[in-house]
Amino acid sequence: MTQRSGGPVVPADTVESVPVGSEPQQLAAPTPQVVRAWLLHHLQFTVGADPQRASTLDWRLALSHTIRDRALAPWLEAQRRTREESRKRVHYLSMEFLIGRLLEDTTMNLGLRDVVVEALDGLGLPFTDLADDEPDAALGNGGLGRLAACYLESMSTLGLPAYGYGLRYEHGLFKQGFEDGRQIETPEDWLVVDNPWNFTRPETAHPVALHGHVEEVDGRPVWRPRFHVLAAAHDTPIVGFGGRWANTLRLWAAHNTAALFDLDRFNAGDFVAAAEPEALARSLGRVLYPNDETHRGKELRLAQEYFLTSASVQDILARHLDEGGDLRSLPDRVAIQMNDTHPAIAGPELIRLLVDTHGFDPDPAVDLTTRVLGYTNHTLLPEALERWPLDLMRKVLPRHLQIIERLDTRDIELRGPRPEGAGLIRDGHVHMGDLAFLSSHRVNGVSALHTELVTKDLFPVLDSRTPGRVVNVTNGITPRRWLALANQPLAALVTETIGSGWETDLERLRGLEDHVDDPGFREAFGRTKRQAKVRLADWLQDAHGISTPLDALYDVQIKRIHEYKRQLLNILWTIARWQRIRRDPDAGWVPRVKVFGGKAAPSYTVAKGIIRLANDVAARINDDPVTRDLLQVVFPPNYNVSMAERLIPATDLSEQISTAGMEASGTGNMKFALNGALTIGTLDGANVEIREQVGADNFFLFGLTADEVAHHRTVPDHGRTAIQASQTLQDVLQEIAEGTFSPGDQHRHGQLLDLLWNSDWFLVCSDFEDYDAAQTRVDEAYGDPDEWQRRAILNVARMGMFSSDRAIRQYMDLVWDAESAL
Ligand code: 26Q
Repeated sequence: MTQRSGGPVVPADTVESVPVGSEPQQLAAPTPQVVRAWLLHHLQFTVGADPQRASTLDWRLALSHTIRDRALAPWLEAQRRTREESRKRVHYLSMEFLIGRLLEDTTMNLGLRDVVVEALDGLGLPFTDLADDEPDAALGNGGLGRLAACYLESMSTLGLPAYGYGLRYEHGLFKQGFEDGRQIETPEDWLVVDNPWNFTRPETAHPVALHGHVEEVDGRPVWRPRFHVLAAAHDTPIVGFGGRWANTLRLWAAHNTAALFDLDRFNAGDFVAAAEPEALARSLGRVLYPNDETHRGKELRLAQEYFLTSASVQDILARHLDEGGDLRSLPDRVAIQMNDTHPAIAGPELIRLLVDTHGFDPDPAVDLTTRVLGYTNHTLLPEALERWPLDLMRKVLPRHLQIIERLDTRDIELRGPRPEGAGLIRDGHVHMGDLAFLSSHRVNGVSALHTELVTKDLFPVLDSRTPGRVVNVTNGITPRRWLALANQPLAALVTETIGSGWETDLERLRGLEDHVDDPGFREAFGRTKRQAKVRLADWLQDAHGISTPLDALYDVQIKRIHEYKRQLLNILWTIARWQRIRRDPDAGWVPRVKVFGGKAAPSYTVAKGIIRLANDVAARINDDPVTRDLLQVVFPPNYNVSMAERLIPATDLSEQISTAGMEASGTGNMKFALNGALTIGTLDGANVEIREQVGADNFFLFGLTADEVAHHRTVPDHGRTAIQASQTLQDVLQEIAEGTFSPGDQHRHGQLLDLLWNSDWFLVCSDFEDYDAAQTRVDEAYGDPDEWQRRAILNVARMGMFSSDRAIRQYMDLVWDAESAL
């Protein structure tokens, strides 16, 4: 429960004279011999393994420690400079960080990749074998979590002092397997094997209070919690490209404390209730909730969200005070960003600490809080919007509920009466989006279209009462992981063609446009795509026993399985394609490999039905000797960040086909285009801006617009009408209904058929014909390799604005008012 504080153990001037983290000569680029010496040292003295008998795991851990050592100099130096120069820090609060692997990324960012490859070569160890041995840190569901990871990396690359704050889940996102085509979930256990990137900070822990009641003492409210759970810090260094700066990802683990046992209840004979605090503490850090885009109002989730938020806000205040800051100057030194509403209790928590612990009056506390906080919205889906029943709030966080009520009335005092049905608290619930909005000085959406819809449809009242608060920051992706690391052949060609520097200045890719008419360059570009396909095909063979052709169009849809993302549209079209090839096998079809990847939330029945249909269709089609060489469907299980790194470089066609108005941004769409895939997509999320950038000719557009979607949903029987107007679609649905893909179980996919015929909220049927037409244009374009290559190159060349560095700079200007230290 102690804060790390007190004077340094050695006099400050002694500390100052030590070059941070390493000997000076080690800061210069090491030779392969030196790297080998470090590696052998760690293998023996850290891992405890005999070099003669060491396993891949042993070597991987030894290498990770070797690399981690190199991260310490920039890491400690960054912290020291931030303190000494009293710089403003950004604190990114997120329930999810989908980091993936760290070994290769950190090695590359430290500029050590070549020397490490050479050092390992001398030992007969391929670097990729060690890199591939690392489990993904899968502490997230999808886009929101991966965005947080890209942003951390960019903040380090830009030299922006920052902390990522999250939870150290024992089990990340479940592992997906398939049995008879059905999704099977098993627990993920990344922490079973030692995590070499982790620094445990036992001296940095904060008590997080829960439950209890509020008393009035001397006219001031006092929260008497029923128990406390201890949040203990675990730190990971996140090194920026170039190795000049590193920030911290701080993950909280929930610890038991002796005080967790409720002795009063035990003595009163209520043994089960007495153990409840302990049970809650044990569950808090256990598992990531696997629902994306669905809020379920579970007490444990609320407790997790508060645990993350309270520990982080306490940590931030403690650091500010430890550095001699006055809390009134908090906004000069501290920005806190809420990644969606999951940490939205940060507003009330900061107010509570300022008022109850530090003696502030409520109004200045609220003022300070809003100046510190920013809120990013990632969704418009009604079922994803968090709202907590008042009873639950009162039970778990009674003091916070008082503060929320006060915020609500203060809004009326400040800004006048609100229209009927507005307010933080309505229909018996606290609405966390409204709370996050009111507690922040900036609110942002994640693409131009999304921000417009956030303003118009989600927060029209709040927006009109606080003009200028809503801004747009279109998402971005880190070009280091998503090009330099994931696609080394293409990265090398880019560097060869326009020089290095694009890694941190992605707009330089524009320079590729000058080479688009050079046949030699186009050919070289085509070779990199083929190399990526070879690499993917090898992996599919080795890891999954699937063999795929190389001379085919790789058509890929990877993302969470959700009705609005419309994997179903893609599957239905795949069936139509199969039927057409069977009718006329010699019609000169462009061979296609259709790849699906993604997980369904375990309780999302329809999404699971879609997975089963995809697998059933794959089984039937891949087994057909007539079509086998022209159409193949591949659905490797357990899609994750590492799989994305293999699939994206090999992709020709990127499927971004959500119902318009429903995908906030998408970030996979950016990764594909950056790797030279063309997009088939709707005018949704960041697709709109991608199309603007790459040019309409280099993007396969189809489908209803967001406005048309809204209107079309009011047309009675739109699904049925669309089916009746499309012979192609009727044939597809007929084939499913006859049981072709579910022999012996004809009605297996009845629920999906029923949805399409009778409701079709996601407008799969209404967009089918236009999607089909766009796919025909894809075939035509692919039939002219030169032209395809040209368009693919233009996609790469025009993706500059989608760097996460650009996004972070916009946050620095528009939201955080923070500067780089470099
Ligand atoms: C909420 C309550 C309880 C349990 C879980 C959740 C929950 C968890 C995760 C709700 C939503 C999420 C994740 C949402 C998400 O990933 N959204 C995506 O964010 C990306 C980054 O901005 C966008 O690119 C995607 O468009 C958006 O879908």
